[in-house]
Amino acid sequence: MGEGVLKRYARYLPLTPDTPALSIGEGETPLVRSHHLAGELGIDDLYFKLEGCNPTASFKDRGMVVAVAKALEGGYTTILCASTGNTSASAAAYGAAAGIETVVLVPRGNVAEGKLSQAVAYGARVITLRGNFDAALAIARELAEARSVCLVNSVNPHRIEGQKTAAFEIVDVLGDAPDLLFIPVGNAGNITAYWKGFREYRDVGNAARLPRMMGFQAEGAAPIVEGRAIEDPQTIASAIRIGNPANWAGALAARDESEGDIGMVSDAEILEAYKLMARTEGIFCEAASAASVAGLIKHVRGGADVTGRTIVCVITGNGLKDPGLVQEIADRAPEEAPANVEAVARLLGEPVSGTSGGGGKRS
Ligand code: AN7
Repeated sequence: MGEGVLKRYARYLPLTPDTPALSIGEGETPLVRSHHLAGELGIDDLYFKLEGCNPTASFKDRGMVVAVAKALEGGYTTILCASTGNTSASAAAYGAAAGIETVVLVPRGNVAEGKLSQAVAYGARVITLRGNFDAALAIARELAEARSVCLVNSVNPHRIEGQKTAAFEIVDVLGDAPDLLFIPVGNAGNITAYWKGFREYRDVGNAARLPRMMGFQAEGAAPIVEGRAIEDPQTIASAIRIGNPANWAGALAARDESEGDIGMVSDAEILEAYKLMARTEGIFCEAASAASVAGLIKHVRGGADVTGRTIVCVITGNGLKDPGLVQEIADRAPEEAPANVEAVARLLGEPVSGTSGGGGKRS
């Protein structure tokens, strides 16, 4: 346990004897069975892949560890990325562990507080741009071409290589690929990587089948669904507020080769799934992550037959990244009381005296 992606999946990764053995404990994330949603939707086997359990609390760590190890091997002393937040947190962490400088370009006003705090804590140089993610990525790509900094966005193929290990883990646990994989889509690196991972595992005989890849974008930021770049993408799920995905072609290939689909869900549907995951599964995820669950709900409500199917939803990041968003689903404010038992008991509507208890227990 905790050996990391490079060691665990070495033979499937582009490593050489000179690649440093970098890890801060990424990978081996839980695949947990649904407690409630499965029953509600009539699904026999529904699992959540909890990528928020990675060291920086998002899926990005798997690809980042490979990208940064290869950057070290290549002699780079600076890594650079554009980010809606999670990539920057991950780059900053692995940059710190590797002992190199990290520069992150983030869109002003649209990065969740927790993610920015991480980049700052890990000591990255944070540059806030008066523009959106797509503009930031264009600048990062141009900078990396002209200077000796290593670009660690998912246009860097090493990111995809490391990221594909999440698909390996699902097969390792289930014994085969699921029938359907639901996954949020922003810059489309993740869906591209999962598809590569499933295919590679099938090709070496570790899986007998391939899943249908079901990607979901947010309605106001759905360039792949609409078939055109979106100039000014808008969604409450800031992580996937992306109008011109770098791995667009990879997403189309995953969709078409797997006979899957790339659809879109509204902010209201995303928030419904975000709330439902917390309230009925005990899983506090990011709004962007909830897009995969919203996509599943939409798929089933739309009449798809899911009986006998094994389904995995990829939960890409932890809800703690964006504590402010909880306001959107809060229907009970924290209450305050004096620090004595009578006052608290009164608040709970329980008799003040007597120790028979039982108020909070099932009889
Ligand atoms: C929680 O951090 O693009 O389709 O710069 O943070 O692989 O881009 C984040 C994307 C889904 C979409 N869920 O994945 C970034 C960034 C969460 C995310 C996505 C992101 P891709």
